This record gives sequence, C-alpha cells and structure tokens, in this order.
Amino acid sequence: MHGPVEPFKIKVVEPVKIPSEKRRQEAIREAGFNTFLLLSEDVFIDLLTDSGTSAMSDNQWAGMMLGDEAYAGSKNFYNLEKAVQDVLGYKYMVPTHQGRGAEHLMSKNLIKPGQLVPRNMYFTTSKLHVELPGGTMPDIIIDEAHDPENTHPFKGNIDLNKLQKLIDEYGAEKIAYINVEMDVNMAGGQPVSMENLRKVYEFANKEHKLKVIFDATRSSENAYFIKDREKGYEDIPIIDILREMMSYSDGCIYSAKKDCLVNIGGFLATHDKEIFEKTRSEVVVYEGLHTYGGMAGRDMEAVARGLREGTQYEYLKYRINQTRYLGELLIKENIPVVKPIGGHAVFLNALKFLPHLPREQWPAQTLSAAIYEDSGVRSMERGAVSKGRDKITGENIFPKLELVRLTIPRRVYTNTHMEYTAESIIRLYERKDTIPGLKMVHEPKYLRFFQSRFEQVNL
Ligand code: P71
Repeated sequence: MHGPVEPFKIKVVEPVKIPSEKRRQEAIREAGFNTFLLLSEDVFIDLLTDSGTSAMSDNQWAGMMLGDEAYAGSKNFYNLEKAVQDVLGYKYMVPTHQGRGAEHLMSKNLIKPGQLVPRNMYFTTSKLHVELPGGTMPDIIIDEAHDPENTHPFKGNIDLNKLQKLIDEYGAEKIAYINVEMDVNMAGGQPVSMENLRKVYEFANKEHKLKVIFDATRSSENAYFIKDREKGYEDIPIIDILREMMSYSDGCIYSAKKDCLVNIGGFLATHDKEIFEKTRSEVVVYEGLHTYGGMAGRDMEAVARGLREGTQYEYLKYRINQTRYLGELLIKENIPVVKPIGGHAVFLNALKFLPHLPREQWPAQTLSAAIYEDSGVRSMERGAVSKGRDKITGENIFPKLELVRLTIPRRVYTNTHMEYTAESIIRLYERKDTIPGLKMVHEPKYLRFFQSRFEQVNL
C-alpha cells in the first residue's frame, strides 16, 4: 500500500547525496558527535528540525516578488496583520525576526524577578527567556506526557490540579502568566484539547485574573488533532477551530518557521491593548521598526500567505499522516517511540533503545550520532543535554524523557525518504548493544546542546 498522498506536485528540486561511510565517520567526529555541528553538505536526509526548513508554495514565492521593502509602513506588514486577524483572531500583531524575538519581548514585559510562568512542559528558548528576566518555569503538563508509552489523545493538556497547587503554595500574584504551548514539542508533538484550553482560560482569567499566553507555534497542527480527535469538532473548519483556540488566551508568541511554511519569521499577537503598546514600543530596540520587526517585506508576505495556506485541511492531513507513516514503520518493528505519534516529528525513546548506557553517557546524544553515522540521516537530541543544568545547584538534570527527534520538514521529503530513514533505525536497533556511549568534553554556558562536544567512551 502507498504512504500518505501528497496534495501537491514538485516544481523545483534540490539535489542531495549520501556521503560515503568513511566521510560519515569522519564528519560526526569532526562535529564532536553533535548533529548541530555537522555541515549541511554532509547530511543526506535532514530531520534535525521542522523549523525554517519547509518548502514554500508557488503562491508564497510569487508573494516574495511583491516584497515592499520600505523602511516604514510596508504593504506586506498590513497583509500579515490581516492574516493574523483572519486566521488567529487577534487584533494586534508585533512582527519579530523569529519566535524567540517574540518570546523576548513578551517575557521582558510581563515577568518580574521571582515570578513563576507555569507551562505545559518547557521548551529550550522559552524557558531561557523566562529565566533571563528572573522568572522560573514550573511544569504543569499532565503526568501522562512524561510516559512515552501512554497513548492519551491530548498528552499536551495542562493539569489544573498542578496549577491550583502552585496558586495555593505561592499565591496568584506570584504568577506572571500561564503559558500554554500548542502541539507540545518536547512531549513529542502532543496536542492540547479545546476543552482543556477553555478550562485553563476560565480558571486563570475568571477565577484568578491571571493572563494566559500561548506559544501558538504549532497551533495549526494542534487544530488538526482537535478536528481529528475531539468530539464536536469533526465538521468544523480548521480556521474556526484556530480562532476558538486563540479566544482562550490574552495573547501569543509565534514562530512562523513551522506551520507558516516559511524559512524565517515570527510575531507576537494579542487581544490586549496594553501588551500590544508595551511590546510595540520595545520591538524597535531589539528587532526593528514595528512594521517589519527584523523581517524583510518579502518575508512578511511569505508568512502572511503561509499562515493561511497552512490551515488547508488536505495539506494538514497529508502532513500529519506523513509523520505517522514514519512512526508506524518503526512501531511495526517494535522500535521504542513516543506514542501516540505527534504532529511534527517521531521521537525515539533512547532509554529503551540503548538500555546499556547510563544517563551520564547521554543515550539520546549517542543515538542521534549513531543514526547519522549509519545512514546520513540527521536527527536532534531532546533529552538531558537539551534540558541543561539546575539553575540553583548547577547539577545536570535528567528528565524522564530522553529522546531523539526525527523532525519532518513540511512538503520537503518523500515517503521513500521516510522508508530509508526507518530502515536505518531498524538496522541500528538490531546491533544496538555495540553502540558506545559519549562523554561531554565541551559545554557552553547558554543552550549548551547547540555547541557542546563529545567523545566516545569505551564499551
Ligand atoms: C525546533 C525549534 C528551533 C530550535 C530552537 C531551539 C533549539 C533547537 C531548535 C523553536 C521554537 C518552538 C517552540 C514551541 C518557540 C520556538 C522558538 N523550535 N517555541 O523545534 O518549537 O522559535 O526558533 O523561531 O526562535 O527545532 P524560533
């Protein structure tokens, strides 16, 4: 049987080649066993991230030619503002160069030193931008999310009891805002249900006068899961689902590099005039004028068109099913993966894949490097190296999830590429006992996973 059918045909191709086995061995050593440090040239299938790696449509490329590169008041800014209003329902929008630019502005303006920003699992840049202005990010995701085998359909949900406990312990005034991520990245691309969003907003806004800020980065993919899995939404168009989702928030940060099918861009959007005024006056310090925020006019046009295009049902169905296709090829061979298969990636459970390695030998980092060496497929560590050290004790934190992410760029790779990837991982699983662990030999201060280096330890 065939894999998910692509709702597009291919107009432009970029050649890729498989480096020789000898070159792969050299390349991963030159990169200190860190896939972030590999040269793109040495990679055959690049599943490092779905961020900024998608293929734009002919309509988006046509829009690029209509870039209005005026310093102030670019037409494309107004097109983007309108797209955000139409698709997400927010009245106000501040453009930024990418998601973390928006995180920076939001956190800086909403967090006072010592405050908490509870969230349904951390994301690396989001956590850092909460910590920089003196906040901390407690985890309030449901327990099921920490168990790779648990097949809860909305594993991204917030546990309201955990939120209540924080309020009981610290008081509502200690909480800067509640942060809800869509299609939770570090949990495996797991969605949040509409019911949960509604309840969190009622709890926060009505009972405690707390603001709710979304990380709406993968909200279109989350909306697809709501349509697919939540009772009552089967016949509702994606765009209406999205607008309802966003109505349960005061604002959001958004990395356009994912669901908007572009290579760069981001924004902050809000229903709240005060958040808008504050962040708009500050965007000029860190990003650029408030009508471009670090993006070229042409980039804003591509984001505007991509935001609309990325809500098409046929496209989303293909997209989510391609990820599932790869996941199911692996599940068939009993490879330990996070279940259910998420939206943007398949996550391998490195603790089960390489049970002979102690946590101190970084099983996920090891597995990610081994996959590259086997087949030229690049993946990303999402475990203890990404998590970093405890802010106070300085000790390594070993989260329950020690994962390797095989992230699928949108509209870029074919189902045959998925099959090639699955075959490599299955082959590796058969000889998993022969894979030696790693020790960290270089550790940068911030977001260490990007630039840390490793050496193999003897088995
Ligand atoms: C991903 C990325 C990109 C990335 C970031 C950090 C380390 C490795 C890779 C970026 C996100 C994201 C969420 C939920 C905010 C950002 C930042 N993800 N929220 O998954 O997933 O956006 O990259 O545009 O600055 O590979 P930005």
